[in-house]
Amino acid sequence: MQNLLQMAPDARAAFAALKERHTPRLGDRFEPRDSDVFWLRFERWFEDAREPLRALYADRSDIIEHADAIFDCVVDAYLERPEPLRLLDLERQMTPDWFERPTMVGYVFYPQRFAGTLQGVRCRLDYLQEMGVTYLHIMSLLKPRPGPNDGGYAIMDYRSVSPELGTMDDLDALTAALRERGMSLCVDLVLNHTAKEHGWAQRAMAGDPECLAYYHTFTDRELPDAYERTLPEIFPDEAPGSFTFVPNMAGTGRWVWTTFYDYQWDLNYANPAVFREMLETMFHLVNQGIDVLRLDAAPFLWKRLGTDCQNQPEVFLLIQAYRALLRVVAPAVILKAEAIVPRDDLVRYLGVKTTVGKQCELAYNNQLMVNLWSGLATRKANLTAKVMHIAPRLLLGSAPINYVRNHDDIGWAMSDEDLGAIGEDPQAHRRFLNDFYTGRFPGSFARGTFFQFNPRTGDARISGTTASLAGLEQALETGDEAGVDLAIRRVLLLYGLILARGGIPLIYMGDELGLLNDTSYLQDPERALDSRWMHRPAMDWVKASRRHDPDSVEGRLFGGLSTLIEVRRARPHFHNFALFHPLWTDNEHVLAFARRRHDGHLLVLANFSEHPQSVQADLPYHAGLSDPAIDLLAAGAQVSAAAGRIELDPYGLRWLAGDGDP
Ligand code: OTU
Repeated sequence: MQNLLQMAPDARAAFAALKERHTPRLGDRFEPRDSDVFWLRFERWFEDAREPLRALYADRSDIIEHADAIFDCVVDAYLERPEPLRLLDLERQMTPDWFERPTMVGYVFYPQRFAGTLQGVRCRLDYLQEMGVTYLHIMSLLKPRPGPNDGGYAIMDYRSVSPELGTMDDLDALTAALRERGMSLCVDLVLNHTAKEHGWAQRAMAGDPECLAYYHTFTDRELPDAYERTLPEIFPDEAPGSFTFVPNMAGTGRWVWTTFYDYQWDLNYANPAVFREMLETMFHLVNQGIDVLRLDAAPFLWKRLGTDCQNQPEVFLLIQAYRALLRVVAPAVILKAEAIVPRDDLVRYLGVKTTVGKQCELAYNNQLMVNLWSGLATRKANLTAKVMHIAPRLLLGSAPINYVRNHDDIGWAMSDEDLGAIGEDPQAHRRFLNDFYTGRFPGSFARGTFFQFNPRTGDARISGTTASLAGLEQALETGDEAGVDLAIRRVLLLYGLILARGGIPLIYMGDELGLLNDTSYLQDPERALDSRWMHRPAMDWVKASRRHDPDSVEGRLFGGLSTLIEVRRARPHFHNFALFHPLWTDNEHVLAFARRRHDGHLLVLANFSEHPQSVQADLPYHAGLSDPAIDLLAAGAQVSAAAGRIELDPYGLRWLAGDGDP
């Protein structure tokens, strides 16, 4: 059989050979036009897949079989792709900005905690639709290991739904219901590691050489020690180090690479069989109707001695190959990078220079999230504004996921350089934020707790729900009505900003009702050491039932958020393809940025302090707005430069709209 990878440099000949081999198989199944569509797509993306695969694996002696197997499984996956999804593929190829539209609003949750089962989730779609949600990120969907499983991020079977949630048929029913409502579904693809109970791991355990090569295992400490010299610890509290000794593995016992918990074994992507297995897993999932794959822990996929083993060049080759092959089978599907890394690294997950358009469509904007919380603590907009001015601009066809909170901790990952630029001492500022958000700092409104406090370095991260970190818990407990009001304003301020920033805004389950910290995890020995459970409370449907009462906390939050979403969805300014234009204001408490499009400009103003503030009247002019501008959040009230300074309420948010340039 011909080697498709090594038949360099002629990609066309390689492709022709591939097509010839498989045409009969497709011909048996499909109308000629359906086969044409497939081959046209394959031809279009072939080089994008072949090039990184060659770079990664071409020097292996068994590359011939691996390459053939990889391309065979692309054909198999297309043969298996259900008709409604093949139609969706065509539709989305005609609307490539489908995920960038102002109607896109995400909601992320643990289905167990939201509605018990997948059937339960299906029954709650009205609730989500009422809020304006169009994109669901369901965490912890696939079958995890029994016992502790890192909140579902230790998978033992990628082909089964977690039994407590239902079956693959339930997933099918859910994705069909979502499609009917124009909603999309994102699911985690935990591709850096499997649970140690996964079939591959079990076979490796028994000494099967093929499966041993799926993982990074070592018979002694020599290499682990060498790697650990430059490896950071991810969970130093409970899972120190990056390797775990597994007695009896393959007879004598082995050291296994475990970046996260000891039961999460890192996969070895230097092995093309692992690449293919995960490709097949992806195809299987997207053929169930999943629209977005969240590439969990993407930075860790490739290991290199002497480095921190994150963001290695090979990671981007792997993503490029996956991206290209998915486009052949399922162009309706997009990829989301979960890479909590410095911004210059982050843009690589969306594509830079030669990789533009060849990486993920989506990536988490962790920087904005941490800067917003820093802003609430300091009451200043300067850090967010500074970073907005210097951060690389995103490219066409890619979008940030903007969020206020998620199921993980908040790590103060702003760079030393950025903190220096606003005159803060980096160490002292991070310590301040930790003190502030654990309520230790005098006058703090927050009620969070530490995650992974490292006594050796003094480093810590923060756990806590949005509402508790924003002051709601403390204010309710002390019966401080003014405090409750301020906490609600803080939550709506942060959400108002992520809804206006572009990309997909993501609501974390319960934030719309102000769910507070849940300390019940402390009673569960499997969870007690992982404080992230504090901000993973169960949905409170009693609170949800108060969402239409405008005097209740829930009603004010739910109503406020729903209004923001409603205003957003009707306006072109909020399309991801509206140029982002940050502005400096003459008031350090107020953040300003513009979103500019040919069909209208928007100026966003946000007051980070609990006192009224004002900014210079010419800001709308600098944002390119016609005079007077219209305040979208104040029933269309007019704002004119002639009226003098622009006023903002405590934690006030204004969305000012005006005509664009002709
Ligand atoms: C992710 O987070 C998940 O979001 C976590 O819930 C998991 O525990 C973890 O992977 C392991 O599967 O370090 O503190 O740059 O920051 O992958 C959370 C990416 C994490 C990492 C991220 C990881």
